[in-house]
Amino acid sequence: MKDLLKLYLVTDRELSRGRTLEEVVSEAVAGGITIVQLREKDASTGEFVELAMRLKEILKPYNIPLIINDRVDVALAVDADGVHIGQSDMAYKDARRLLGPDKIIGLSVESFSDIEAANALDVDYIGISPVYGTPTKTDTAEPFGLEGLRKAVEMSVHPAVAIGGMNAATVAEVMAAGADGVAVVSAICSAENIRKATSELRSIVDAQDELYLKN
Ligand code: TZP
Ligand code: MG
Repeated sequence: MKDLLKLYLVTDRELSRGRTLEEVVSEAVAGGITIVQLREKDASTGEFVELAMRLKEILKPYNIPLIINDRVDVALAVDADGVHIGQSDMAYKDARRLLGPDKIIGLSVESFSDIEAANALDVDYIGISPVYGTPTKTDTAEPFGLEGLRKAVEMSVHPAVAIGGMNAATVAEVMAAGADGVAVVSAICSAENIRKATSELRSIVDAQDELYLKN
């Protein structure tokens, strides 16, 4: 799981500067993302399923997992690789019961007590949310910050991906603090050259990974 988390793209069509979801994801694949979460806050159920199906087709040849944000029904409809749930989404145990033992389930944690609670669940990974404040999502909990992140990854029994303010300037320190990967919205979706921005981020993640001999 840890290797899959390295460079985690979370999609946002509004931040994609008019480019299609397919174009954004294809370019990000070329640049080196390791996993994709389809995050749709306003799509109808029908549209969400349609988009998920299209992304699945793009990702399948590369064996890059497709994770669906929040919607277990959408994940089931397209046989996605998993879901990512937040603290106020469907309870983990219900999502697991519906999806079965083999699907990936990620859980956002917004506090140290959330991490303690997640430690008692067999989630596949946690998303430490947010590490830094970000204009992309303003209704977040208090950011963990770098020291908070360090403590969070130490506490967690699960692989951990950092989200919130991940970009070329922050990814190195976040990996050095012990994150297994970084989840990125705007630094990829809004990049002028998505492929280039993605491969830059991937290089930083890989360099840190080697430096600290993790895995
Ligand atoms: N959850 C916590 S922060 C965030 C989400 C979806 C948005 C992160 O966006 P960005 O642009 O990578 O800072
Ligand atoms: Mg959610």
